Amino acid sequence: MERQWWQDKVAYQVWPKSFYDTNGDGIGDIPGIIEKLDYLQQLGIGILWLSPVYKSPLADQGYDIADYYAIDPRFGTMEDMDRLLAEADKRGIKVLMDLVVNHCSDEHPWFQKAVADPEGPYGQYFYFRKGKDGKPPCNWRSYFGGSVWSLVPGQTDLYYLHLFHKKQPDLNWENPALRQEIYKMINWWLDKGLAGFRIDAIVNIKKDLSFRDHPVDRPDGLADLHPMFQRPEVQKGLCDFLEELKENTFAPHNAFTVGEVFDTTPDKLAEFIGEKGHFSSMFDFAAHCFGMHEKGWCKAVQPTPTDYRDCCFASQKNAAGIGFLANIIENHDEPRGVSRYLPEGADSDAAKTCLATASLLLRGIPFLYQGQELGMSNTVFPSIQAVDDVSTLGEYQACLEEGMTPDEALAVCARYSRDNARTPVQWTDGPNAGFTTGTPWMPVNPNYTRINVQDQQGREGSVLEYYKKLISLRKDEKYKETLVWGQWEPLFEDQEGLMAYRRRADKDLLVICNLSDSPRSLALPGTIKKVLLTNQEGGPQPGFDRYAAQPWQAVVLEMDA
Ligand code: TEU
Ligand code: CA
Repeated sequence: MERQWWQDKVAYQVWPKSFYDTNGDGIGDIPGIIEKLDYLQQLGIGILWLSPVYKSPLADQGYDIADYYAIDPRFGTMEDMDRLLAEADKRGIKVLMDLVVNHCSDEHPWFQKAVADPEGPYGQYFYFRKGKDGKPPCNWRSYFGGSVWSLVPGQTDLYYLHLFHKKQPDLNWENPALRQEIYKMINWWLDKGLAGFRIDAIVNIKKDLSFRDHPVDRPDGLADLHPMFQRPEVQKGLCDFLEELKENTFAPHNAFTVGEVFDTTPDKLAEFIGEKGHFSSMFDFAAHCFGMHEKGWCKAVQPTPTDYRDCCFASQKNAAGIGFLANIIENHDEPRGVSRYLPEGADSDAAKTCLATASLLLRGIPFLYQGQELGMSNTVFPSIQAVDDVSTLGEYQACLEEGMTPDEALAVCARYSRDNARTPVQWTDGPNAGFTTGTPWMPVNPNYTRINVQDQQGREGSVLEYYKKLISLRKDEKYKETLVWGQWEPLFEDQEGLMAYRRRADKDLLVICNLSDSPRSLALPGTIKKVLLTNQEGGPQPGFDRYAAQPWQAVVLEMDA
């Protein structure tokens, strides 16, 4: 496989609204990101992904775009964006923006023109359909709950399609004029100096145009929309759209693209991220999908560390010889990884750094999410009124419909809510965790007095300092051939709670992470030459071929050739 400029980098996702506020309005902004570039550089970050900062009513926190060519004033100006690109470049950091083109905002001029004249050209930018017997055209449930159809304002029997929120009308990719508008916009940004994009919800752009009903599967009388993605004509159509997109935009710019791809099968991996794939990379969501249930969060099952390992390993096996996955433990749509994958109560710094090691040295490109490097964990929800996120509100409703009490429903939502990832980054132990001098748009996690950058920066043994070591090991000239491009092989798969693997190229390295609270005595495949990294005192010794792994211990070992 040909080597690419992005493969030896570590990426970091900024969710701007909660990153750092510079003007005291309680909302993180682009100048705030610029101020923290040195912090990111010291962490070892080579790629920065910004969640949307485009002009938006923020109904879905920026994933509802009203102008693709403008920065929302709450985040800053286009000059700020240009300055961010220039300042990042000075520090060797490439910038990705979020590409949200399955849908736009109902406040986008395209939609407003379509509403004003449904028969006109902009009506063709969306999916406008007549109702069926006084009801919406089909019974699909949107991702955030409720029907995927809403009445076009001012109409009594004409609906528009929205797979997400009703303020996010789906764009009609069948229309070549719409596709050209999208390509023009992407090229405009790439010409400005973006290195590429994270591509939002992209598998949704191809619809089953028959809009047929699916079997009703919940008390709301609606049906899961997913079966449409399995239809061969939908899969073929998606592939055609993605190829045309790539040829007209990313390929000529040699841009890096990472797709948000759910609902695909292992046999499709080469088509998505192989040498000639639609994207450079795609996120590995195997662990995030684990235990999810068709009824929603109310029936979801929590993964154990062993489940987490098995999911990651299955993905590693699939991707071997095909391409680079983007490995994550969390993002802005997920609860905090340390709260999700570590057993209840086991959120010591050792456990957090153990999980970090297990994830970051897998084959693929690691994507960190803001605050992950501090060990930030889930927040507390005093009531459902304290919830901001639209998807959580839909899931709460589904919990009640399944018969849960309000308290039970709140407990479930607290576990999975996207708001867990969206509390402000904890910079200091001062007021509002140093995120803002004003009132933060969302309350800070009360644990900020304990978990914050100020405390961890420069403190030997902190989660942050460990992340720095881990990232610099992956980038170390001596080991990068092996850790970036080397083979990956699982080890000790029969042992519960142990996530261990071997990376091999010019060096032979073992990564052993004991994600459990009991010690393990391990017979190693060879003799230890050098201990490259450990998250705890006391551990393996050079010259030995056995190692007693302590609870929550992570080690990286170089073995004798
Ligand atoms: O998320 C999409 C998403 O998480 C899923 O709904 C996915 O498309 C689906 O499971 C496919 O089966 C992205 C963003 O990350 C999220 O923040 C936005 O709310 C959403 O798209 C809408 O733009
Ligand atoms: Ca601000």
